[in-house]
Amino acid sequence: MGVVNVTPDSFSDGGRWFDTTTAVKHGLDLVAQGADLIDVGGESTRPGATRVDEAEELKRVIPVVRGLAAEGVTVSVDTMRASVAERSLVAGAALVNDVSGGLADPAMIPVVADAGAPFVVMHWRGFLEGGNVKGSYADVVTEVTDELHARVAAVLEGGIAADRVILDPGLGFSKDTGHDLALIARLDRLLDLGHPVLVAASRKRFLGRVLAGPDAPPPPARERDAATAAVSALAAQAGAWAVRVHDVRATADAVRVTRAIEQARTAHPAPSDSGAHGAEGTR
Ligand code: PMM
Repeated sequence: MGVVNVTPDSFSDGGRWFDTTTAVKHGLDLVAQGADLIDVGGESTRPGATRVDEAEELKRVIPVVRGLAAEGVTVSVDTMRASVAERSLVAGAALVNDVSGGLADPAMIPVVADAGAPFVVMHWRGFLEGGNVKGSYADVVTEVTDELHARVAAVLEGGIAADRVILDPGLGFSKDTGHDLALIARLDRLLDLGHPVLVAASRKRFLGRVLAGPDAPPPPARERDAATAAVSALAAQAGAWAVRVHDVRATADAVRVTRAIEQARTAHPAPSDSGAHGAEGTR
């Protein structure tokens, strides 16, 4: 999943794709680099960002969704507003990506249910005015898994079909570096909920922290693409459905190599994986 942020202020690429023609061209470039779908967003979700109003979000997003869909691109719309989701679906979006998992706008779940669209439910503990708040956990993996499990129940109750629900751990949203790393390390726990999982680590703060160590200033967002590709490979190996990234080329390569290695693993099972060898090994 390639990211097209049609915003002046997203933390890693704000302002770069802030007009329709440039944004559509960027989406097409990401498809050429190997993206299977493009996530179009018109509102920055970075901590402390002020919300854009509905009219402005529609003005940013709809022409880009329409332009990319007209080119045959599978488009997801990254929005917390039901009205933006609804208009985007009409304009050709195939999927709704809501970082609030339907919590920010009570009309979101009915809109997605009516459209029969796939819905990305991200783990979210509320708006982040004033910084990265509400990020205290005794056991982050269990709590995020349980809270997402509860959101799944709510969206199913709201009429979205179970096979349309995609889950996302919400890296960096009310989470610190240790929380983000734990969620990636134990992606299996989220996968055990039985839904496809989307991982959106791209250029995020925790990567900067890992690269810099505890005392040095983190490298800027655009210097975190190699680290992002490493997470993409690990997420693919763990069984993620998709990874949401800004630099598609590196991730597409990382995922391709991961797949090839997985195939080689199947072709060369460990002695303990096969009955005949296993029996021999015990003799
Ligand atoms: N993160 C951002 C925006 N949208 N959507 C999902 N599903 N998951 C995320 O973690 C997520 C998202 C913020 O990152 P950006 O400013 O680079 O787009």
